[in-house]
Amino acid sequence: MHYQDILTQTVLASNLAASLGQHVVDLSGNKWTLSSPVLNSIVPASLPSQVHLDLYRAGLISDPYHGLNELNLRWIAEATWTYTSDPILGLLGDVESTWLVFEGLDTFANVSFCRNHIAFTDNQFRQYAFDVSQALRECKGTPIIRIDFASAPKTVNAIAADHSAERWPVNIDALFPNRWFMRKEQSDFGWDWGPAFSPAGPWKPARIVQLRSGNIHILNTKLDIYRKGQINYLPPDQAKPWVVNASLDYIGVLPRHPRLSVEITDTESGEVLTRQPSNDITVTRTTITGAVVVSDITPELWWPSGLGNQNLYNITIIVHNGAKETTRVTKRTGFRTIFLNQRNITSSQLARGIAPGANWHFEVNGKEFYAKGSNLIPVDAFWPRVTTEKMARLFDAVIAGHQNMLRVWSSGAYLHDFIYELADERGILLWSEFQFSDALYPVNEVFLDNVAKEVVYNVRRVNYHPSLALWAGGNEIESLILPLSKLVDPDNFPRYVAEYEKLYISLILPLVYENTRSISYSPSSTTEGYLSINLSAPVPMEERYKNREAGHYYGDTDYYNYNTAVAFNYSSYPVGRFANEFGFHSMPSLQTWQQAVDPADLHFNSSVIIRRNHHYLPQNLGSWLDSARGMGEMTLAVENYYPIPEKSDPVANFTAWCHATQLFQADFYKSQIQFYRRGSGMPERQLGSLYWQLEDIWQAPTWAGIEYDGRWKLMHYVTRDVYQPVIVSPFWDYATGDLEVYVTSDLWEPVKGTVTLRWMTLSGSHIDDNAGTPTTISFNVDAINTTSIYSTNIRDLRILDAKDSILILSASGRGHLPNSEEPTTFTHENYFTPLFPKDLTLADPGLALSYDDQTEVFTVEAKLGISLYTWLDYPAGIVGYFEENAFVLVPGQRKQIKFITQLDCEDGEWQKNVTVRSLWDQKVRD
Ligand code: BMA
Repeated sequence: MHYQDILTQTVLASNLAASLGQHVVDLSGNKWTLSSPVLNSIVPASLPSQVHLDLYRAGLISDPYHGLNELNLRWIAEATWTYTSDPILGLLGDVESTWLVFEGLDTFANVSFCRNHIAFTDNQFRQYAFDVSQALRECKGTPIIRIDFASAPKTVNAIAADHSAERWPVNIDALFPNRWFMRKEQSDFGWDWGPAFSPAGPWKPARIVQLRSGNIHILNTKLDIYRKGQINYLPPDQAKPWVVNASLDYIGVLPRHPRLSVEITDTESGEVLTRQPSNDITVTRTTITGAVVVSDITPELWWPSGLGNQNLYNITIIVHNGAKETTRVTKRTGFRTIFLNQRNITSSQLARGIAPGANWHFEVNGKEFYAKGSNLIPVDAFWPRVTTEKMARLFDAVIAGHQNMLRVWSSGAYLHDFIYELADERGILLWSEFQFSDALYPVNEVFLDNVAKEVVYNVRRVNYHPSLALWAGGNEIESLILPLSKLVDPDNFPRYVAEYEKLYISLILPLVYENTRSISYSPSSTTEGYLSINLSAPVPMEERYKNREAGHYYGDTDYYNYNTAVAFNYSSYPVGRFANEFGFHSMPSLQTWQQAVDPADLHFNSSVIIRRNHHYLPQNLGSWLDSARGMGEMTLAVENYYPIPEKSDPVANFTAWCHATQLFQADFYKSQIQFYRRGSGMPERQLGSLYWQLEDIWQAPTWAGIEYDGRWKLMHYVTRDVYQPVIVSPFWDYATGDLEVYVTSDLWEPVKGTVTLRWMTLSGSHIDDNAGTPTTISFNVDAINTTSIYSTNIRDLRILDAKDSILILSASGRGHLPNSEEPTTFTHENYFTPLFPKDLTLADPGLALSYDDQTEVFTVEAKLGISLYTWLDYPAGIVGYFEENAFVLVPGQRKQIKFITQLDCEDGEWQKNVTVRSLWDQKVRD
């Protein structure tokens, strides 16, 4: 289903149908046209939509994602565009008021109704409700809505050119400049992983609401569920009862003495579990708020994936006038507390060996846990074409990847409710951010007022979702932009800090706290935490900014290093309490490139491919020098560590090169994730790893683990493997030869088991006396911890030929998944070679692949030798993933693997085109 259908249905179900005395005309659908001075025709259009989508549907432009259309379609972003509705039928005359409600306009828009100018809008992230009663009364003929969208790039350039506009020393421009002057998705101007289309249009649903006397229409619903007495920045007391605070934003006129009650029902049976009136009600001209303490039932808790069940309840908020029900709104929600603990390390933590400083980790329902996940960027440059199915596939891949948290990176858009709902169902925590990134922003009154409305609307809208984990002010402002500003312009640095604090602390923090008690707030991602909180101070949170004490840890880390010579040197990785960003870019697969690029351009360094690589962001749109630098980094990474593909067939060579960049990316992420997870048992007590980035916005070289249409890169399979609860990992210091093996677990109880260690040659024979290594070692790992089970130096081992040796590590242990009574057996396989892959004496492993269409199982065998990076590849037209991929296969081992189909456009006829290859094939010339 298309997202606008879902939204319309949700709106209808939860708001409209339930409220009597209101007449609603949905403006969604195709009764619109699009025109522009740059077009000589009028084009059929729809709502919700954006200009590029309507032009594409009308056949006036080719696929915006094709080839270099990002450059060719720049004229669209520079033009003005008008959406005009067909005459609107079915409006009533005998009403008290008529409203035009837009869930979202992107961005600089003049709205008129019946030829009357109604409003100018300048914020993509706000909901707008305009009273058009007068305009309707004066309307001659059937009403028409007209929305004129200005060019966002031109508008911000005009703002920037004004003499009063502020200038900052290090703001990072995208492909169109001056993005910080607009409240529009910042990555619409391009980002280092995405295109610059600067779309415009009515990107979310809209409706006309007509109200009779004494009726209201609900615009937005805030539901806040917290433990009695809970305060955003303190750990909630789990022994306290739940409070449900409900607040409705409305238009119309409330009854003189309204009452409000709250009903909790079972989502499946519909049984009413409790219904309670709110004793205290606060009413303003736009909101009605009440709260109840849930004392007569004990709801089952909602847990993130892997930590328990995702128990959900329906909560209905009912507004009454005396005994008569006026309005009801239902939201599906869950009972949980989620807290970002940034409090000082306690003496008992110190006694446990935790380094001094402050905590920086999440606690769900009072329990600390290891956050495993990645960063979510906008899933498409054009939100109106993002479907529920696409999001469901993506989130299913997140769950399959053993992830429990995504950081919804700032500078995309606040996610739609249907996306949070999918996360609520699956147990994916969404660390959510306000849309500010890598820049300082204006702090004049008009700008701040606009931001305040955006913040209040979105905090209230999203708060009912149990998946909501955190609000953060923006991206890399505290860790990157402020320090750089100091370096470049030390004289004005106090002004930059003051501006930063004014926006993210003095303005946004109180707005968050006033509208939710259940969610923590951090002014920026990444930070060194705070020193103190004083809500009556003008700057209520005093940030630490800098960690000045060696051996102390306070915050989270953000790490990118494009010098791949040190990629596997652990001492180059940051040590902190939580890793919220780290990564490296790679090429997507051939199948994905073929969606967007003509066959003639399928070369590693073709001009089309280089120009689609936005790392590094070109100084001018269309220039390629900066992009070429990013291509060079991928090339060097391959050359440093892997066999260099040299195939005579150009497409085969291109495919192998794309694959090679993915080998490096996967190994680099694996190395860091193992390091960060091991940190859970080190003094830093590291409790989170969110890599950059989950998925792609288009077909291009990026940091993503999942390509634009849902195909997994190697990295997503590999991170899936090392995000399993119990893992065994070798840590090799290649400079000294030291090798240590750790078992790491994020279970909430100890886990016991054994690791077998097998040294083999690459042809698969056992090395004599296991090279002096014990074959079996038992382990016992405490809750969320790590244990070193073996350490040696490679030089002390009896390995005859390092080029022809591999250590296979297999762990097996028994323990309990959190909140589970039944014990589970956890297994994990890993491997280690005493040289990097390019230096190994690879031999043909003799891979054989077969498929049984009865059981739908693929069987892979290595008949001649050990197969490294065994890679099953499936053809275009299918989306899904193999149960296992990118693995090591030992001769004699038969892997039976199923494919989980998420989307099949080939009617099941594709299995015969599945292929298998390994590192050996990378090296082979043909
Ligand atoms: C960080 C992120 C993004 C960026 C990514 C890759 O800076 O916060 O802004 O896309 O790294 O460069």
